[in-house]
Amino acid sequence: MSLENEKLLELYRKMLLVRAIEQTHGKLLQEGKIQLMSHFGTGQEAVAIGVAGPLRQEDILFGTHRGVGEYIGKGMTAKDIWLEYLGKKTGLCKGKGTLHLCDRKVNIPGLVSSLGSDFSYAVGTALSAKMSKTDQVTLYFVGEGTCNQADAHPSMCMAALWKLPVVFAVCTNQFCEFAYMDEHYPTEDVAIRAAGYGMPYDIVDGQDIETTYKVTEKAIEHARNGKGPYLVEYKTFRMALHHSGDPGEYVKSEDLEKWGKRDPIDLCQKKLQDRGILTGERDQELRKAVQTEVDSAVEEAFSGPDPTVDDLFEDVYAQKEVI
Ligand SMILES: Cc1ncc(C[n+]2csc(CCOP(=O)(O)OP(=O)(O)O)c2C)c(N)n1
Ligand SMILES: [Mg+2]
Repeated sequence: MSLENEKLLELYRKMLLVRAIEQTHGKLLQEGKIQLMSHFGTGQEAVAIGVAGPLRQEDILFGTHRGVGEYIGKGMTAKDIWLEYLGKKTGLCKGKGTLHLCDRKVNIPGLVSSLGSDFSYAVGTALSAKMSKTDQVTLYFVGEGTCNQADAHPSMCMAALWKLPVVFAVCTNQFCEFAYMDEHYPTEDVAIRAAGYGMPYDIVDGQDIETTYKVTEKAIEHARNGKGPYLVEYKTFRMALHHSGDPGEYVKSEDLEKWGKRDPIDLCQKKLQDRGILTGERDQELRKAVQTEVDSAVEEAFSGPDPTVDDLFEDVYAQKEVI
């Protein structure tokens, strides 16, 4: 499963960008410069970037609360993210979304707080595409913990029954909040559930960007060609804690050590170096450019315009005079 050199380099750059955004976020929090807690996706970058990468601009992506990776993969920019994170008037949601990013221009409808309810939204947008006879695909990127939500069953059943163009991309990062997977799952794999709906599925290594990209590309084409839904499960590990305030005593150090040896960015870097595409010097330049991009996005966001009190009453149902 190999990708062209330029493509692989582009995906590598995006993974670096995602990590730089999250590391910068963590640093700003520690320094007390922002109060916005977050859920980081460290170690899962090859899943997020590989899953969003093969989607077209008009395809729809429902992402997760650990979503910087898939959002960057789909076309959001560091500047988009930071303006919204800091609640600015010029942000994607004019400062009303913050962590709950959505971006119409790249077809990211937005994160739903009540996890799992977007199973049915994803099936809904896929149904809409089928009824409108477009070849748009919806991809629902979802954690394995969320797959235990009740909405999963009817949504997958309906998607399979009506052969809807939706891909269920399950990111198995071994945790649901503070519980290891074997504490909340009766089986080792999530994907086998797809068989119960007659839905094809794959279970793949989530650390290798070429694998995640290629298998997702196949699933998307399957859905686009009218063959119905597809489920892919990506095995990875949440190197970050559940959220930025989690003390994390429950995480076993041997797991961090084992998975740390298969960091997706390191694996991709090695691949690029082995193929002679990336020298040490070029790598340093790339990393520096990515950090500069993030730093200038943060700087611009800090100096961006705050919403006014009147702005609070725009794009909402409430009328100012009623309150
Ligand atoms: C309906 C609902 N229940 C609980 C939560 C709280 N919650 C936020 S993140 C999370 C963990 C979800 O686990 P998983 O889907 O595996 O995603 P991960 O955090 O591992 O990326 C939970 C339970 C929520 N947001 N919505
Ligand atoms: Mg999980």
